[in-house]
Amino acid sequence: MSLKFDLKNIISHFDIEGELLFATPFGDGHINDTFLVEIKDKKNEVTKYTLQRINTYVFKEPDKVMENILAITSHIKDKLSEDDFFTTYTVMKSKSGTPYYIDENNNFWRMQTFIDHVIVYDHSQDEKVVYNAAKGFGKFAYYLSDFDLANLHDTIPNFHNFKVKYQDLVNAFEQDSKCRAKEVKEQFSFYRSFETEFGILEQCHLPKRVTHNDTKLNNILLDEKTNLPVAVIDLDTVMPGLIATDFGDSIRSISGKEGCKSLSQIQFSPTSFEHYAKGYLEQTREILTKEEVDVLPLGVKLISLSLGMRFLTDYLNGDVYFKTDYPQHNLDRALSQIKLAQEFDKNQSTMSKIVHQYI
Ligand code: GN1
Ligand code: MG
Repeated sequence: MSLKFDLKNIISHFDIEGELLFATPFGDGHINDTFLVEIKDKKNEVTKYTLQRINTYVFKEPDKVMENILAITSHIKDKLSEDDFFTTYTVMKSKSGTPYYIDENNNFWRMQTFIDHVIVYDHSQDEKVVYNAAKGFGKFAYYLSDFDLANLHDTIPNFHNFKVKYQDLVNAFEQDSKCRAKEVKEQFSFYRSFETEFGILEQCHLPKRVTHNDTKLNNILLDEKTNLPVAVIDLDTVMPGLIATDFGDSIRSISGKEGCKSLSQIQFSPTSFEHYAKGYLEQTREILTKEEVDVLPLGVKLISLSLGMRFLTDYLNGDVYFKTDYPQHNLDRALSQIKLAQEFDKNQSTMSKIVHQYI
């Protein structure tokens, strides 16, 4: 993908002194294009940065995404004590002073400092990894709990509105623009059977908070030696939202590899769930209301139902939203989410018992 862009020229528009050593594709995000960049300054010191091209099909107002990121990273920095292990990144300015650069083809680029000596996991049920990831996401929620929501843009409206995601699926199924509906009748019926549950959280008197909205395991950086949580990354979807979906999205991601074809490997693990619940609630129990704690298991189930519906909708629409590696990729992703949702549905009361042990 790097061949498509003149990265040297793009980087030269940012207010960073030095010689570009290299820029290479990095990570496996489904939405943006990400590059790792190394720059050597006059003193021969090498600094790493992340360069990203924002997907403007998904993020229609990327300048607002950047306003959100600047506001929340600055809020977190103000909270950090000197010996805090936790940190956040710094957004680099362009030479004209904006926190982004728009190239001649209207591509929207941003650069930020790269946090090094860390490890990320796509999927893990290791106790230390899960517990520390939970502590990190919990700390993120805790530090942002006094951030004024009025200062945050809703950058993807209805991102975790399950009724809307269900309606999107119904529309895609009925329109059937790629003639794929006949292949997914069973999966469509599966989601239809949950129709009455998609509005449940709206009736639970839950406070809106600053939420991350994409709390999968590989969005937390853990120290490469100690595994302690260092930073939460991928702040594009930070918006007003519900704690239950942030908690749920992490459980979803530790519980099964996305798109995994051997569905028997996708199973709810009460042990991993407990490690995550313990770490998360240790950091957040002071701020959470009783209602928020009560719906954490529901959040786990609903977010995996929602993500599966989004994958299936994209499959029906011809794979226009998520990047795919092969034609059935979104379908395989949806199938793995269905298996996860079934597991989470079966284990609601187990989750509830565990959660209430830690408050
Ligand atoms: C997308 O791009 P990435 O991988 O950070 C998606 C999330 C999904 C996730 C599933 C803006 O995130 O909602 O949970 O894929 N982000 C957006 O892996 O749609
Ligand atoms: Mg993301």
